[in-house]
Amino acid sequence: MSRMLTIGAAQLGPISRDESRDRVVERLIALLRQAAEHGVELVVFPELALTTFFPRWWEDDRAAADHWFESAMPGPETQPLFDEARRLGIGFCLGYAELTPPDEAGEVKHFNTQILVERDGTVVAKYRKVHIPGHEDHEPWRKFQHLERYYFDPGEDGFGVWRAFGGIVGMMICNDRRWPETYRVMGLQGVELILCGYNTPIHYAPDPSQDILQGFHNALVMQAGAYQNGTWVVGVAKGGNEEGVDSLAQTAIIAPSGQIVAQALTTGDELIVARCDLDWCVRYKGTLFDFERYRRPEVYGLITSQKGVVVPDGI
Ligand code: CDT
Repeated sequence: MSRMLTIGAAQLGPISRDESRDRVVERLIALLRQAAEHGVELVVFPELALTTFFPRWWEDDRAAADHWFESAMPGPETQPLFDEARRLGIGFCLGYAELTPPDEAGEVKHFNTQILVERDGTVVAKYRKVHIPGHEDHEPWRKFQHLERYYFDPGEDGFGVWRAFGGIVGMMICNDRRWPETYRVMGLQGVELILCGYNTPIHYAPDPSQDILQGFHNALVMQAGAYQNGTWVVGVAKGGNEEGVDSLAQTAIIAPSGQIVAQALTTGDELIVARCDLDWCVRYKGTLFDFERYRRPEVYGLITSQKGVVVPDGI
């Protein structure tokens, strides 16, 4: 049996601070059209794919950063992307900064969000980033800021999965990919394809010894997550030097075996394509990682009952 899906991972190069949404959407559409020429059915774009990675800058007035956020999806600038994708019969996954409408108390929320759109233009799902990395306060000692914890609220809906594209699809965003719980929660719901956009600065200020390992860690976590849960993983970067900050590229499509089947060669706008057999997942889900047969949840209690490390007394 095989269930083939042709997937395109549409890596983006840098987006400058003054680049308009209209111009970025033109770049996304160019990648969509390239994808169409390769028979792609689903295109995955990076995290925060419509703007520069704005959390690298501090803004005293938090609300002054709201112009980086979308209050409608599609909105006027993104509608052409939806229209062209539907015309081409291609589905897509898009990361963007989401500003919610005011609730009854007049409060708005800011999320780091990804949506999944089917080939007929139907919005299948919205995922809001769960693990928000970086820091809350301005830290001028850094070469650049990573203020996601200042600009974004954490997503509260967890890791859902959806029937789409002939399989069971889930999403995660950037830092989520470093946490095994992310994959396992989706794995326990039968996920066959996980879509992930990322912006990963090469320089990690709290421990620069990790800088040279960024590519290794990126592959390590996604390959392990794919293998241990018998799922395809598509990791898509916004790479290159953006406003003076070098970010990891190395966009990859990873099989349920943990093998990389396609990888970007550049740090710019680049489409990579793979024909993915969703039935390949069965080999891993039905053997080594047959959860029903082999898992021992009765001894995993600490995973959900405890947040930080607690060294047991008396050891
Ligand atoms: N965008 C994002 O989540 N980036 C983080 C950077 C490391 S934490 C400062 C990542 O995990 O790649």
